[in-house]
Amino acid sequence: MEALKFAPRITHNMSNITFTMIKPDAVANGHTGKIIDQILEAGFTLQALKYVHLSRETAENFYGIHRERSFFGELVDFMTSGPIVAAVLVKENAVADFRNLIGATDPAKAAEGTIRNRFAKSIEANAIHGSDSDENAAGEASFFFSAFERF
Ligand code: FUP
Repeated sequence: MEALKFAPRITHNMSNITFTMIKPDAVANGHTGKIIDQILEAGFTLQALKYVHLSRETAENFYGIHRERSFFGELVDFMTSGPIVAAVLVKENAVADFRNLIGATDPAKAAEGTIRNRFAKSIEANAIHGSDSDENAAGEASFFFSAFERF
């Protein structure tokens, strides 16, 4: 009998991945498919993908770096207001290229054609998250996904 293959095959190095969430506003407004399509069209591939509704505790932990900021409570309220789509993406120079693809945090300042320019309504309801460093990408990806969920 063929041996069971349990070992996950993670062949990508750290600088080639980024972590994203399609946020509750974009999911609720029906933009999930168009956003994933734009990401794939830009040359990213999926290493992991899931559809989840964050608990308060999970959202607070994920955004722990912003705990002291004035908008923290509202950010957690918003991020737990409905389901999100989380993903790990692979591409050369993934973090920087993905930040360019999504545009500035404030959609009013996001360049034409970026995901936030197309789909975001406000600085809080800004459609999508993208990791801001290789280190955070690795941490965020393993916060959401076990090794058995990454391919
Ligand atoms: P980004 O890296 O572009 O997601 O932006 P930040 O890490 O600065 O902010 C994280 C999230 O906090 C944003 F996506 C939305 C929220 N935020 C606010 O709600 N108000 C602000 O003034 C700044 C950020």
